[in-house]
Amino acid sequence: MDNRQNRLKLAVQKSGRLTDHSLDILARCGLKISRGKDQLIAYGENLPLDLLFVRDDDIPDLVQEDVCDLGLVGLNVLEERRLEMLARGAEAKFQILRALDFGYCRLSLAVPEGVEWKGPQTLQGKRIATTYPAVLGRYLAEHSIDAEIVTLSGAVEIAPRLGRADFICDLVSSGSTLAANHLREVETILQSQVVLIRTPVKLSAFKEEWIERLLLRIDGVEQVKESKYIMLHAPRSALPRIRELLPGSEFPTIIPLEGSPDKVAVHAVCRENVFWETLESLKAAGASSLLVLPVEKMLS
Ligand code: PRT
Ligand code: ZN
Repeated sequence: MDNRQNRLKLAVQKSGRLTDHSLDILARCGLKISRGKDQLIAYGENLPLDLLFVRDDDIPDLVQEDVCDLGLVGLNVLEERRLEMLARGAEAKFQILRALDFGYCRLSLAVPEGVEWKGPQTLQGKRIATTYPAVLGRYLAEHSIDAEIVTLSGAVEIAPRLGRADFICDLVSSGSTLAANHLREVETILQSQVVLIRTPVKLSAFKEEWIERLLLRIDGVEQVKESKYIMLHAPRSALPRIRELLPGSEFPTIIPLEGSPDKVAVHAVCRENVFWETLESLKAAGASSLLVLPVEKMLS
């Protein structure tokens, strides 16, 4: 069953901001890979899943053209590709399966320091440098703005200083690149994070089943990130207050304590981080012997 045709192929960024996180989440889903440096493909040793290392910009097409079954890529790249195809009368075929908790950034408009921003109409008749002409083009069309899009392949932030553009539209995460280049972020036109996409093609039952299993594992990995297992002792009378205080836990387990009929042990999975303040409030409500443990895996 486990021959090459029956192995899922997942495209990940070869080397860049998304690479470590992508490999990390797959490792936490149980994937062990053998990968030599600069290799294009890494074979999964214990799952029927192989990785193809490519430039992030190539991932949408590799997946929609069914060269790869799955891909991990930023929404920014995906949306640019989708709109680019739409402008040529074609419909993008990749399907988004999950949004993942990494690669957060935003595509924003920025103006040189000292330039006044009076809303989108400030862009009228101006030149805007970007690597995302399709997403920017949609924004301009939505606001009925006629402006010139200067498409660059990188170093967008220096375009105003070089006199190539009046404004820029670029990815931002911390904002320090903008600040270092004396630019001010004025409006976000797209929020982005990494998504898992799949081919539009119906795959073999074996592959489809493995996609489902991978999704369950990804959901588990995402759930446990903030989750904690909390154990404490408490008088029965304090239980209503303690349940209120346990962050994001639905059904705590209540266990009688041998030899002390008025006291119980409470065990709960909290789907939010448990802070010192919460522990102090629980203690003030009558809890004792408090213990907080990390959760490694979870399957609902
Ligand atoms: O070679 P390849 O084409 O694969 O890589 P790449 O150079 O196109 O992409 P890469 O590795 O830089 O980014 C990959 C993806 O990471 C992007 O497509 C986004 O989905 C996501 N991402 C998250 C970011 C950022 N955060 C980000 N900050 N991509 C780029 N940036 C840039 C930003 O434009 C700025 O110039 O990083 C710089 C630092 O940002 P600040 O705001 O923190 O200063
Ligand atoms: Zn790229």
